[in-house]
Amino acid sequence: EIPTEQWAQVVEKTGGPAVYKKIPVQKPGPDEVLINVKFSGVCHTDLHAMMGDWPLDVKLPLVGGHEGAGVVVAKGELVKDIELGDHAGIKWLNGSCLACSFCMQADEPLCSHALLSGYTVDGSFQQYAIAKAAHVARIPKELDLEAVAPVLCAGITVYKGLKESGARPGQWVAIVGAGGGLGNMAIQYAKAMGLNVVAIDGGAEKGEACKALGSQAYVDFTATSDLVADVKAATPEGLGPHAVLLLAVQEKPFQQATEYVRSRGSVICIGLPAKAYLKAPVFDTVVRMITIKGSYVGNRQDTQEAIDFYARGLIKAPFKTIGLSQLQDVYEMMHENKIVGRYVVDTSK
Ligand code: 8ID
Ligand code: ZN
Ligand code: ZN
Repeated sequence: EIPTEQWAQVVEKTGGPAVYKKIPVQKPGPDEVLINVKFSGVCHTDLHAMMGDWPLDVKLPLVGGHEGAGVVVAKGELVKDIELGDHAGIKWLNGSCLACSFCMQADEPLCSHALLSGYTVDGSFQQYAIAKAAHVARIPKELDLEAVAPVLCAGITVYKGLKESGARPGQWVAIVGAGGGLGNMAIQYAKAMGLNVVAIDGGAEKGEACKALGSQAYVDFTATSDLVADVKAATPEGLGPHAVLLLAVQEKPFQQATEYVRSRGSVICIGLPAKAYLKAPVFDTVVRMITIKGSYVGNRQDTQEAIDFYARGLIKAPFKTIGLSQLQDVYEMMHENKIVGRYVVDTSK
């Protein structure tokens, strides 16, 4: 009952567009599973991949997508711990060697042999997608596949970033790009972890969404005349947030964050704007003991924890669903920063 052909969105050249067409269904290798993807979230990374924004080679032609939630329909002979019919998720880390010193210590995103869904291997913008069994997210059957899809990248990534920040319950975190896909999730995870949130993004609509999700304050970067002062003023005693999560797809906020982070605070870089550089005054970084670090998706344990937060009803980030055939429209809205929250594509349409 697995068809030989399926609908997919295929990027044939750098710059796009994504083309909706029929392609063959692949067979899983011995350590792989074939997932009938029902829903997939659209991450800004998928747009970066199509546009060739990063100094990392991308597969062409490419089927993008790395927030794919669906049902296991075939598996290789080595796969013992997943059954046909189980619900599973395709995430950014499609596979890793499991044997290098990074994999041995659960830092598998750092594996030099990592396979990346929708980047170095085909991802979830197709009806049937393949991943290494060891790496697919295990999704409990009672969860809604449509709503859980954005957890598979956005959720895992912001949850890991918040853990990496070291911020503790009761402390304050600034979320830069809070109105976008990762940002909306970050507000929800931060709240669930007992943190107070200052949301930063542009426009009134994103501000209302951030407040509705539970952020205590909203700073509109397009409207303020002094962003640094506004962010500090939103926190107790005006000392600034204990941590900053940088999710924006623009260089400027990466240069600004050390100006408003609290002394001894941490700046966590997650967004990946093209050709961007970090800049911070050495003097302030030293005498205010500021930590600046990167955070990159999450490992298998982070994945299951992020899904567990969702399963406990703590994560209710808004999303809009559209047919897989409409993916290029989503990319156009994303390019203009018009999306509040996440778009999810339904692979049946
Ligand atoms: O593991 C990782 N590090 C990881 C995982 C997943 C995604 C990194 N990412 C990267 C993506 O590749 C992308 O570069 O995180 C970034 C954000 O992904 P997204 O949340 O999927 O993008 P989005 O929905 O377009 O949201 C971006 C938001 O940033 C705002 C925009 O208005 C939008 O709401 N923004 C921008 I652009 N400039 C801003 C600024 N100066 C800003 N918000 C505040 N200040
Ligand atoms: Zn992503
Ligand atoms: Zn490895």
